[in-house]
Amino acid sequence: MSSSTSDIQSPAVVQLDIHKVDKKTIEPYILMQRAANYLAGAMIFLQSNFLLERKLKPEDIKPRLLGHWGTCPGINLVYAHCTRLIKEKSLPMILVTGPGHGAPANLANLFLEHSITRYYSDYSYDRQGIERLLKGFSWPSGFPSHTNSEVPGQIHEGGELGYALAVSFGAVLDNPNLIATCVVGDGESETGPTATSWHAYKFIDPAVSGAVLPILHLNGYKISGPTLYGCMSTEELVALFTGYGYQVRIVGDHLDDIQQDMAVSMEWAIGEIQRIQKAAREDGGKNRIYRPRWPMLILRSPKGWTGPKEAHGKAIEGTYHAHQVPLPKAKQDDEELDKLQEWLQAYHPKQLFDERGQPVKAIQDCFPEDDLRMGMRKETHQGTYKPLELPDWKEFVYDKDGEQSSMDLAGAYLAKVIEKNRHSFRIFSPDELTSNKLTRVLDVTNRTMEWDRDLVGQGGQIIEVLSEHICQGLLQGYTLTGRTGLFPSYEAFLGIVTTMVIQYAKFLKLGQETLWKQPLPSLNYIESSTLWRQEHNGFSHQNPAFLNNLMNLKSNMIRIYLPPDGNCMLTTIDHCLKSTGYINLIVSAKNPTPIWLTSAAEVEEHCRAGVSVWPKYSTDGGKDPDVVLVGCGVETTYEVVAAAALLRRDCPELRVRVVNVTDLMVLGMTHSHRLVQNEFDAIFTPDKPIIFNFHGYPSAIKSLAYDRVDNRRMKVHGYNEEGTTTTPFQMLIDNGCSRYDIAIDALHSLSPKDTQEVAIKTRTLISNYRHDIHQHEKYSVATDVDPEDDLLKVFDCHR
Ligand SMILES: Cc1ncc(C[n+]2csc(CCOP(=O)(O)OP(=O)(O)O)c2C)c(N)n1
Ligand SMILES: *[C@@H]1O[C@H](CO)[C@@H](O)[C@H](O)[C@H]1NC(C)=O
Ligand SMILES: CC(=O)N[C@H]1CO[C@H](CO)[C@@H](O)[C@@H]1O
Repeated sequence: MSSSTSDIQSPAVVQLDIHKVDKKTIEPYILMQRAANYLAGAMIFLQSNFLLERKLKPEDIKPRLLGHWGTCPGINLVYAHCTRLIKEKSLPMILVTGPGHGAPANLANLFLEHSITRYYSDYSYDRQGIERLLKGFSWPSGFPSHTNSEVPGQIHEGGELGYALAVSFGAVLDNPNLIATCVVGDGESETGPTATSWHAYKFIDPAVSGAVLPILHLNGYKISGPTLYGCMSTEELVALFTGYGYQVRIVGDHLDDIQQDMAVSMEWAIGEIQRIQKAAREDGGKNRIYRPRWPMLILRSPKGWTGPKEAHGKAIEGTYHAHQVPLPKAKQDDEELDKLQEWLQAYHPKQLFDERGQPVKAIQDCFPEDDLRMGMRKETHQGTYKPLELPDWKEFVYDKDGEQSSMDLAGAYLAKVIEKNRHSFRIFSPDELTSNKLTRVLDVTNRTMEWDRDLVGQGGQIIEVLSEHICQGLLQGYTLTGRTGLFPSYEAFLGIVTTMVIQYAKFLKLGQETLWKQPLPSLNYIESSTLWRQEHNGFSHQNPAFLNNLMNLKSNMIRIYLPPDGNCMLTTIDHCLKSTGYINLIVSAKNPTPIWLTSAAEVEEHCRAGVSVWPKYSTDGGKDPDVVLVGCGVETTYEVVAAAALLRRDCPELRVRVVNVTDLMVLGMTHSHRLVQNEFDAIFTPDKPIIFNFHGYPSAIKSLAYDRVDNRRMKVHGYNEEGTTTTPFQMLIDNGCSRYDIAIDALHSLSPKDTQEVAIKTRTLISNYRHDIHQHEKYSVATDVDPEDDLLKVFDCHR
């Protein structure tokens, strides 16, 4: 590896000779842009007279004008120049557009390049197809106003701004030939996720991964005001992005030669990408550039460029008035209708489309061969998914009684997954890998960090960056291009990416309903460092809300598992990494906790069922329990087993059944994992009291069981927003989830008629347990630790 640092040391804008490009070679692409601008503009307004065969009349205008024009001309410029280079150099390139409200631009280009027709046969490549496209846009049953997974070539739900850049980087990881050109809005750039994502190329090893070409689309305005970036001087912009590590080329300072400028700048950028890659790939990487400065473009274009200049004496082009519908009263107002006519006519649709309505030959000739067109790339249609090669989880089962950390066992298994899948599996972690006890994976791989002298070029499969947003974006891009990832996180902070996951779920849902899309791996999360063992970090670290948020999504794509011990964790991870098309959440624990199920067969049986009675800890002899105690989660299940032990010690005549739920979704009525009602009744009984001790907020269980059980028969314990820095057992007491709370509830729930012998003792036992709680509180305050716990010795089968 060369020890030279990168090429540019001080902030300097990249200078190029823009006259070196042969103007003739870009002419067809200027025509292509004219056609795309025409279609994008017309799509927002017209319901008839689609190619302006006569003068526009009010009845040609849609009743509801929806869509965003302002960003479209810039996207069209980028699309055309990408297409030009793809054709010339057979580049494998996809386009990710951050401002997904620019859908009219994407759709226009996808139509021109034949991609819409290819995947939607009802959009023919002629006048009829154009009519359907234009009229159908933002109209019931047509394409919606923002890019989504129905739009060919997309790996990004474009409605919620901020994620395009991270998703692009995820797509090129381990995809050495792919280039993801990413348009980032200047408004979008104000978002936190975008601000941090500029750094993500530091995880790109040019020998094993492809490249992202970021294009900051500086059109100066967002919805109704100027953007931060639009207010910055060239010097400031260049200093900022040089500081991030880029070589910055500014395009579009002069509109009269913007086309040549863009052509030359794109050629330069691709050349730089290839230079960096070549150095890292050839001759065993001995000329690898340390800290290569990847290229980026800052594209200045007037918002709504080529659109109406003004109306009612107010400027439109180049202002935020061009953001959405530039002539919002075109149907009612004569002046606006005239301006619309004048604007659309200026593109001369007759020169763009022939009499059959097909784009003229010069435009059709712009495109590369089919599979290179940006709407047709197999990466974006999940045509590239290969299942992981997985080790046998049973080899990692801990087959003795004793305590193990679920996360540590998982780490051993994941290390094998990494070894077997060097270029198709990655872990994305917000700086919590070792804290979450996955340290064993570091025996077989490193962290990726191309900016670090020791880690550069080491092929690390772990990406650690203290931004949940980047982790999520990378994971999405990686997953949507067919590779499998894992996102372990502190439970409390995974909620940071909630809305990203919700957007992803929308993308997934429509993708699954879009017939030409193929399966893709699931999105996999592990929550660890969960609230019950965040007693040391305190209240801020106690937050199980992410689970509740997932529960609101379409149940057919959500899987939520709470494996009660390390062995169940193994089979659960294995299952998730094999699955396709889901969002999997595993809630786990990193501290050593009892192994309840010691044989692989038991583990498999329990986890396959998702819920089962645990006879070892029950005293109902398999039938007619007086009360059913249910554990779900690691620590809460432990307390349920301990409550059963208390009752067995103090009240042996009581018939207690212990049930564990590992697959949350068995409880609801709508999920494909649901128990049918007589299975439910067989486990939970049709009429006996149920005391549920849940890992997270009780509301999660209550909403699942709402249609299932009479509320009066079920009591749910769970996290109740009580917490502080305290001992682990005190956390349980503070939230009413300790063994004493469960045992007290069990006794309270009994009807004295049915259980005479027990009823006589109830008052005494409950008072004793309350006393025990009080004693415990005193003990922990005095000593800062919990007392030794040997209660489980009551079960002779255990320790
Ligand atoms: C996270 C998020 N916040 C707010 C919005 C609402 N919104 C839609 S477009 C837009 C302005 C976008 O400006 P920019 O990224 O510069 O795009 P362009 O000017 O190219 O249209 C905003 C704030 C959104 N879509 N997503
Ligand atoms: C991690 O990187 C170091 C160099 O910093 C290298 O010596 C080591 O072999 C790598 N470890 C693995 C497991 O790849
Ligand atoms: C500890 C315990 O009772 N485990 C049981 C869990 O459930 C499976 C069947 O699903 C039984 O085989 C185990 O004995």
